[in-house]
Amino acid sequence: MTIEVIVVPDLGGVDSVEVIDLAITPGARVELDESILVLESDKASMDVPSTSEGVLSRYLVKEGDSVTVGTPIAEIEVHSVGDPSDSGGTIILSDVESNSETVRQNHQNDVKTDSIGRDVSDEVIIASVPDTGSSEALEVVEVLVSVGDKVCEGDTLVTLESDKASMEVPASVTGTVIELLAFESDKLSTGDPVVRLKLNKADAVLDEDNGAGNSVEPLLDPPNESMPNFGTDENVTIAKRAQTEAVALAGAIDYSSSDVYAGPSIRLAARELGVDLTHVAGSGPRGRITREDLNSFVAQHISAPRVPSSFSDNMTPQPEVDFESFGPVERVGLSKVEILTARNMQQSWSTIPHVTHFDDADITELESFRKSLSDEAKAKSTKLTPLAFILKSVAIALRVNSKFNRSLELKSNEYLQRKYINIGIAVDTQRGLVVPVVKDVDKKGIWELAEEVHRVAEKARQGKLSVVDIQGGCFTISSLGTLGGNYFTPIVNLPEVAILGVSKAAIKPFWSGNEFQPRLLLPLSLSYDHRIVNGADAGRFMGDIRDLLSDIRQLTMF
Ligand code: CAO
Repeated sequence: MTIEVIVVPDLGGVDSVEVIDLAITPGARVELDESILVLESDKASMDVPSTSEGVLSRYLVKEGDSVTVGTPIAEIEVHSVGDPSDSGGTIILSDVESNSETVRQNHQNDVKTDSIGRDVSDEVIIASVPDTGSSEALEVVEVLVSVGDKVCEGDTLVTLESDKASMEVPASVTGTVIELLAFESDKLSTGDPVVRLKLNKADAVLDEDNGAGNSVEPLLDPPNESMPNFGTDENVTIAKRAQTEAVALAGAIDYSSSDVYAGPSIRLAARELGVDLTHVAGSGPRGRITREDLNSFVAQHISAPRVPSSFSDNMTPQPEVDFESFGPVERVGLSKVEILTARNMQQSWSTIPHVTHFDDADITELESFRKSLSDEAKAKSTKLTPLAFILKSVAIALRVNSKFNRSLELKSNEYLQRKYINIGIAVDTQRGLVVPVVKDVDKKGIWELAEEVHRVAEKARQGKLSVVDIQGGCFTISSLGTLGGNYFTPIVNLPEVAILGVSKAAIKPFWSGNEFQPRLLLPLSLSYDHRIVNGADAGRFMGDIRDLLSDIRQLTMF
């Protein structure tokens, strides 16, 4: 048997948090990832999951205690079969007798030290999935290590992929792979174990001495800096908002709404039960939703209508047609991206009263300016297309016409006014349509935007977008500029309120007042949500985009 000590994980910059709930009765069994305790800062709460299966022998803190990263909080007795290292956990003290005091004593006796007294004994840790920023499980598409491999901190262990994004799980320490815990096709979520690593502190100390700078301190996976985590108040708000938008885009119930005050285990249970937590009243401190609140809500609504599980659930059934009676047919499954796109389109089309406003921008000058920069573009190894100018113009128009940077929240009779400008670009890929988001467009220059568009488009085509790459959009541009056509009616990307369709520019006769002149006209189609934007707003917004593109000197005025 092994005693494992669970410690407070990374808090993303928060100094100290309060223990508000000890979720398990000492002596009871705990499952891997089961919440054993709830921590709370001013504005956010966090469940601390068990890193092993076993018996929770005792807590090392009590409710009301203030704790910081690394504070020991509970001991778990893990019964392993055969190999003593079979007991993964946050910190393994040693193989022991049942008495936890003996555990510590034994551990101290086991410690090996180097010439200057540093601990160089081997430890086993479990590398797990960092915060994915999403409640959705990701599929293991590639396992890049085998048992016996030596890995360095930062090396990729496995690649995960969801419908629209992929992410790599790096090793957080240098060590040797002693067991694979995840395999291709497994579905993993934040915190799920990936591999068991034997950390040789002696190697790490040696590396440190050699200037490699590898630290042996962090036994827990550090937060992935590109992912939202439990951090400062601002981070928490942004992370929750991004998560909310991503879920809403997927057309699902918003289980992660920032309006609800509940820990991850309650959110997970709600997801499993199909409960929208925004409808559950919280009876805990400051309105926190407890497990009892969730249970009694489920009991009350046990006969409530089922949550639609398929995008066709809400539709009038299609007439059944015997296609084969007309000729040979083949039945082909939709890809995940295609299913999500179908759901989102259906939800958007059936809930948003769409209106589409059409106009042309005269981009004759823009095109001659753009072409004059082709050598510079080559020298910068980038591609400057009209899209970079369109992005910049839309960003300025969004700043001036802030209605287009809102999201409607009917349940509270409110709208949310965004103070940032992130724009999604629809990219056609082999897997279907994906919308990577270019962040802070208003703060970036034309060259930077050109590079970023093509970088994210390339990532999208290679299926390498991370969850963060597709979150946080305010507005979407769908460009069919390379494909031809005059105008089209794009569908708003919920929870945004408008989308700009761009068609292929063509030279057309333009009446200047006294003669027709050949001008390069760019067809623009702006679809908007008529619940929050009216025709006059659209006329002004489109007019601003048209004028900025027609006279790009104006771009320098903002
Ligand atoms: N009119 C005329 N020419 C255009 C144009 C337009 N509106 N937009 C782009 N072009 C030109 C470019 O200038 C470039 O030509 P040059 O090399 O001579 O300069 C060429 O078309 C190819 O451009 P591109 O496609 O490589 O780059 P982009 O910046 O215009 O677009 C991206 C990037 C990612 C939007 C695009 O590659 C893509 O995926 N488009 C498909 C989007 C889509 O499927 N939309 C449908 C969604 S709704 O169902």
